[in-house]
Amino acid sequence: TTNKGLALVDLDEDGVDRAFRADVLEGLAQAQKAVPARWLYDDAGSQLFEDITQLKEYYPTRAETEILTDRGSEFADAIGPGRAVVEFGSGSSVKTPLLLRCIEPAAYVPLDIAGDFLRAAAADLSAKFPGLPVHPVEADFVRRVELPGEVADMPKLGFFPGSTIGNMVPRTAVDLLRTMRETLGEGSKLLIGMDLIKSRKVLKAAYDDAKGVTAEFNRNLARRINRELGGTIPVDALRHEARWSDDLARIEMHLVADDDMEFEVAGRRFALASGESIHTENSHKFSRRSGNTLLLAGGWTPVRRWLDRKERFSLILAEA
Ligand code: AVI
Repeated sequence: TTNKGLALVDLDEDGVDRAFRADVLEGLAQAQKAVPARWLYDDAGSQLFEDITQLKEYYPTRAETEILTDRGSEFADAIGPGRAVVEFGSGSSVKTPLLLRCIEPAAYVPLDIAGDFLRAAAADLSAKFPGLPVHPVEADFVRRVELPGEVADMPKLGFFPGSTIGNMVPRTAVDLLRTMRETLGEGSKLLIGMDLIKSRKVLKAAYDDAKGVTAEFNRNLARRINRELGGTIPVDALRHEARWSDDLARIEMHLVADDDMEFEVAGRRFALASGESIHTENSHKFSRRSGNTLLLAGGWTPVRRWLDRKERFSLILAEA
């Protein structure tokens, strides 16, 4: 995904993304250095994430696809026809057609901040579903989005697959769920993917694969900082680590320094002592209860839940 040059990105006179620089400089100044996970997804990072979804260790994409493939008639019964499907972060998803083909939607509204990506996804969908009105909206869905007038009177179904909600800390996740409710309105439904708590071994392998694709995805963030913010981070001296926090029920990605190091970013000096890290991502995992509680805190009442055969991943239907 790229969103460079679009109105939603604020570049300075040198073409530097101001929000990226501010997040990185603030995050590197903390005692536990951290960079928000959204910055993992430049062009190279988005491609690496696509590669991750194909790995044998990375089960979430396959498990969620299995649910959408196998349980179509149950989705049709629970959701009903005639809804405008609003997808939050449309991506290049193969999952959307699986949902649309079973529920007889009235319209499809993909929301994404990356305009070029969004239009390609919309065109692709239109070709697959001739006759289905498609209304792409270029927007950052962390804020309330004004939906197109054409779908104003239709009942809505929000679709947020992939367990992307798990990449947010609970406070941010609740804010997003509330914002989604405002965007979709009273009487709406939401179909949301949530990855489940499981054995540490399976989780750690999913985030530290044998081929090292996830390690490269993680290190790509440091490469991006060097390239876009004039950084001198010795990327190859940083080790990828996927840590399971049992207290917080999340996998954390870190870039760990095995030796003391000093580097510059945007003209400022930083240091990592041996063993210290930059925290680059959280991927929260849910139980039935913790998923339900999160939804309720965000203003959504869970009404149904589907799991894959191996019970690794859940899709939850909730009502506003
Ligand atoms: C996009 N998101 C749901 C992925 C996840 O599983 O948390 C991102 C990812 N990070 C490492 N591998 C995949």
